[in-house]
Amino acid sequence: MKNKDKSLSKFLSYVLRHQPDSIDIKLDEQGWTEIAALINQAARHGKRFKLEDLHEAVRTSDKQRFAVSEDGLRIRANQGHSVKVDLALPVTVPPDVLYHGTASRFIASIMKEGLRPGSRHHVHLSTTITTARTVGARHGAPVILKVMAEQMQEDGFQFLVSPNGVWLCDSVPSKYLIRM
Ligand code: HQG
Repeated sequence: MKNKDKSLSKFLSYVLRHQPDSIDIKLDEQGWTEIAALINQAARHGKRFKLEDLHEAVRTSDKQRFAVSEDGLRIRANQGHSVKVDLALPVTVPPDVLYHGTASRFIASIMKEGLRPGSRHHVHLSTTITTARTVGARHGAPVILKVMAEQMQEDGFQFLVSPNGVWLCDSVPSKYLIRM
């Protein structure tokens, strides 16, 4: 991803997941907003970009963070919201094992309380150790936790999967976590 796209991607993440109010746009219940209004309101608040720039940022997002509606008129973030939205993702049977990357300083608390969503709607889990390590490294020296997802599902926990392949659940009690 080029620097220009990265900066736009960060801006889009900010307004589509966390602070639509910062540029006076509204998200609907499922997180969608009109692209034309987004571009106009962003410009009014000092962030100028063209429709092509937006499409390029969506296309090159390394984690496919955004979705454009089929008619091309609306955009939303695929996951990661702190504002209240219902993405209406289907409940899905997870793989046997998923992974969560975190920082070593959080481990004692996680092993006591389990994984909690914090400011996000869900706990985010990855299908690969590599991705989990990258996610964990954002916070410090990474530690990987193996999540016994199949066991959780059998015990009644529900899992959702976002269009960009991030697995989501409400919480993970520590008994389902194994430090790798
Ligand atoms: C930790 C990025 C103490 C948790 C990534 C994590 C991901 C606890 C941090 C997505 C805890 C929250 C999400 C407990 C959890 N005690 N610490 N009981 N339970 N934690 O950023 O999972 O680039 O909100 O381990 O790639 O790191 O935004 O969550 O370290 O997919 O698209 O609290 O964000 O994607 O941090 O990352 P975050 P995350 P984007």
